[in-house]
Amino acid sequence: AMYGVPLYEPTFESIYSHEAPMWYTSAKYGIFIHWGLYSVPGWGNKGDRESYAEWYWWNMNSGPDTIDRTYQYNLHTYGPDHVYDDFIEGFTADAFDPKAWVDLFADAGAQYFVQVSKHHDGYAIFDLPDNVTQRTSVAQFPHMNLLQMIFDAADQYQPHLHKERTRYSWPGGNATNPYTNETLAYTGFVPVDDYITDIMLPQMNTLANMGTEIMWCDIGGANMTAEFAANYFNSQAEQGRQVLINNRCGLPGDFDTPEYAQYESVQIRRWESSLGMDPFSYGYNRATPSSAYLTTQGIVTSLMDIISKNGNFLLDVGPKADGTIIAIEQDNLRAAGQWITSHAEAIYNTTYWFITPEEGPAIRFTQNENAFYITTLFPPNSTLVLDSPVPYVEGDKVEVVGGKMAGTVVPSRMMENGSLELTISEDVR
Ligand code: FUL
Repeated sequence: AMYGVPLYEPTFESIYSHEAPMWYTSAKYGIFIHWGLYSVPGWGNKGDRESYAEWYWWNMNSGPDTIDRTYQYNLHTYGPDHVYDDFIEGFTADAFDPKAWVDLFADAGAQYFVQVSKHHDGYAIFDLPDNVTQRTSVAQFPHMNLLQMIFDAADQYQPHLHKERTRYSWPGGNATNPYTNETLAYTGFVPVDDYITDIMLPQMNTLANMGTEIMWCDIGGANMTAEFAANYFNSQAEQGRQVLINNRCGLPGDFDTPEYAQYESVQIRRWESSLGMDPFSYGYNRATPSSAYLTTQGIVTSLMDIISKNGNFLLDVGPKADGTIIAIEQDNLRAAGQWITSHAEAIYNTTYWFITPEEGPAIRFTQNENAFYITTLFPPNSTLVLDSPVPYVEGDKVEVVGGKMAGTVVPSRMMENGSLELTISEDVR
């Protein structure tokens, strides 16, 4: 039964008027999780640097002459008869603890998560009708509806976490053994007449019905119809959920999705920057030394930089095939989470200040209706001078946010040239 007037019409004009809801713009920080069949080999390298390990399927099949070394790696590690789907039985999830995952995300200070539900290799980690595909973690290893388990754990243990879920592309009907050129059917592949109606829409509708709050599309999403989007927005609203779509669904969407990239200055259009804790990969990559992972300081400075420019930060972890999240990722997420939660008021529910500061010591601004926040990304000198105009009126009180010195008043004055000078004593720094 309908208890209200649906807001969106199945026209592009109507869909284009949709924008990111307040929960999303307030949340600021989410955890992205690339976990799938690609986590089994978990390897990507271009020689001079690591590469996206979640592309293993593509890279191992692209022949010996490519810059990516996965073809050679696969040959030497697993032998000439080995094809991608031979990894299926290694997807064990035997140490998978969904409660531990969502507790970690909460400790990290994240307000939502984005679990990749199907990547380019086509192997879905949720349940689908047999006539759509049996290339899933339910029909095959590890015989679990992993996505549902993560959602259930979030609902039960960390209900404040919003659930952004993803849907990815499908590779087609056949694979080739890269060493013999023999054509092989993908395990569990069901031939269909029409990719959009027979595979993509049933998959997207399944994700919508599971309570997806963001349809985070990627390649293959070029065909989202106005009808699907209107129905998604309206039907979820009827269940009390205000949902959104990214810009990779074949529509402009509600936010942009730069990868491993941050903007120089404030962007008025909503954006979400994603970044692996691994310097070059979203999926688990055993070629990466632990010293290369994003540090606690790196997490915090990225977050403050991005949110000060009107973005959200989507920080990615790449669990191993058994479901464990490696120690360096856990440790750095938790340590950053301590800083983030103790500075919560300068982060969540804030908005941007439209001048990007040019000060030498890196400074970022956020604000809400009660306060204007100045974050220094590095320990400041004893005198901090802000040349960028900020909404400061002579006599305003500048206080330390968070930590042991929270509430300490920092002496401040407007200088004759209009710069704001703050005196930062040793104990506050
Ligand atoms: C890209 C994908 O190709 C990458 O593997 C990763 O999932 C990234 C977030 O989106 O388009």
